Amino acid sequence: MLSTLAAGALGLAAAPFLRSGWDRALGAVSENDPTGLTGLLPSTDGFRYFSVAGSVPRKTPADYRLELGGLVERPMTFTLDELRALPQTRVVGDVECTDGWRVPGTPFGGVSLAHLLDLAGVRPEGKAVRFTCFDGVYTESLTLDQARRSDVVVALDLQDKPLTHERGGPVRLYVAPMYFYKSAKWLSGISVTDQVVPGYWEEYGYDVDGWLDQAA
Ligand SMILES: Nc1nc2c(c(=O)[nH]1)N[C@H]1C(S)=C(S)[C@@H](COP(=O)(O)O)O[C@H]1N2
Ligand SMILES: [Mo]
Repeated sequence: MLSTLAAGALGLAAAPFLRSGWDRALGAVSENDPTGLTGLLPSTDGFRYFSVAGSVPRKTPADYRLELGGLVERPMTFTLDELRALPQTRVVGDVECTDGWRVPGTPFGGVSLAHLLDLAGVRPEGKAVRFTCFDGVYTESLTLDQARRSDVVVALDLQDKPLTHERGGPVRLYVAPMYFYKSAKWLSGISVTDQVVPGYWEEYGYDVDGWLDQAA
């Protein structure tokens, strides 16, 4: 209902410049909406905005950093340029979360998480990976085996364009074979741990092994 009214009123289909204005407006409203209700409004890329944090600082290419540490031989810090300079991979998967919303066949581009882990060198005690975010709240986790899958990417691009702030940019995780809650937005830390530390939603009962398809 909301979406029909809003899209109709603004004539979105005919006016691409209005679309980006709409996306910006939506992002601004979403950031001040702790209820997550703006997630019900339409965005032009098919996504809905989710954030458990009321407001999230913006990171520019100049001030963004990704820390990679914990049980590794060589703790590392990456700038956005350094991440772009590493071998890039493109993973196309269905985006789907637990409430049923879906964006099928979505390309994410960036650096394979396995490659980053290899650069830092996982120590033998390392069994899992914990992700932290510069919203200061959200966390996620994967086992080391899951983290090493080729369809798990530290994403810089969505639909072949740099990730926007609303979509979790400049860097988010994309775990293609799992529910989208695994794909931490505003990624700022990757830490190798000796066991799985359940993430934000997992503390509320979401499955740590959030496979989309139980056969995966
Ligand atoms: N930092 C952070 N990452 C997050 C979330 C969040 O609230 N904060 N929500 C998760 C959930 S439940 C979903 S469905 C997706 C939503 O991503 P989107 O806002 O780009 O659609 O991000 C996931 N990653
Ligand atoms: Mo979600």
